[in-house]
Amino acid sequence: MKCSKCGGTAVINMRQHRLRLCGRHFLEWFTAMTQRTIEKYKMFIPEDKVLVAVSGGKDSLALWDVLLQLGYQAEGMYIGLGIDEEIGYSNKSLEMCNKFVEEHHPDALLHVVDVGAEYGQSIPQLARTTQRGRGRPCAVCGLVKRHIMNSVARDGGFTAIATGHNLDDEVAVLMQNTLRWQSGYLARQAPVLEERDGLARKAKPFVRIYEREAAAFVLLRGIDYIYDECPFARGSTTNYYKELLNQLELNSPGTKQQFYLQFLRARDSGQVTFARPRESELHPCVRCGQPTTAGELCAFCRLWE
Ligand code: Q46
Ligand code: ZN
Ligand code: ZN
Repeated sequence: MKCSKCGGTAVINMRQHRLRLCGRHFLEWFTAMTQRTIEKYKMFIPEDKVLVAVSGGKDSLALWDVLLQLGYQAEGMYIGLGIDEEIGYSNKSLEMCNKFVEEHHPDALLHVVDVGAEYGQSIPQLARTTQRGRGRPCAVCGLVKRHIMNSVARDGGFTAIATGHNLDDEVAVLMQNTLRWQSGYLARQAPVLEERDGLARKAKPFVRIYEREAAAFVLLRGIDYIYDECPFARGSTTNYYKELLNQLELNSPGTKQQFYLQFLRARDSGQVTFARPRESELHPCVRCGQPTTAGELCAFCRLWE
């Protein structure tokens, strides 16, 4: 298999782009694709201070690496969830983030917030003790992560939060929302969410990157990452949809990309419209100051009541 650019040995075949690339040209392509996506969707500019959510996994470390290589002011943010589940998941994932900084970007700044140490209960504990958790860690985890990211962004003067969601992640969510015709979600799913009421802008610079491309990128860059996914993600619906989509992709290369991009095009040009849920009035939570639609306390502060 030959590189489409230089004729050297190709290391990856991206059938959806009809492109086979050698290591050097793939790294170039990957970085340029990320930059094009950032510009196309107006995610952020070099003057912005960007907070990158890193989990120790391949996608988020690849994203932080590319943003730093592109010269963005990107600082990392790791949230210690206190998830052990016999594989020491949280400890290992923090180790990978620290290792990444040491080996690849020793000047980069990594912010670490440990949920258990900071607030008194880890995610698995919260899932057991709170009404909202009801034994489902993900129900509290999403809320806690969002809250901490927003407050670190606000206190640190960050204008954007970047996450490593890739095209496979986005398409799996799109498929779930489509199968249930969740118009509120379909109206909002986007590569970038504008800032609102003091909440930083949220951007996903990898929405054009397939998961296997992010895996190839970290391998070629020599970035070590945690291979295990969060133990609570095992058997999730999202993973099931990802498998289905990979089967479709195998028979018809480009299916995932087309599904996602055509959806964005059709919606954003007004060809199809989804009813947006009325944006409810936001007011600051009396305890933490973050915008909320709930009563005096936001959902995060209510967790600890
Ligand atoms: S929500 Fe659930 Fe994830 Fe939190 S508990 Fe693990 S799987 S990490 S994206
Ligand atoms: Zn080449
Ligand atoms: Zn609050």
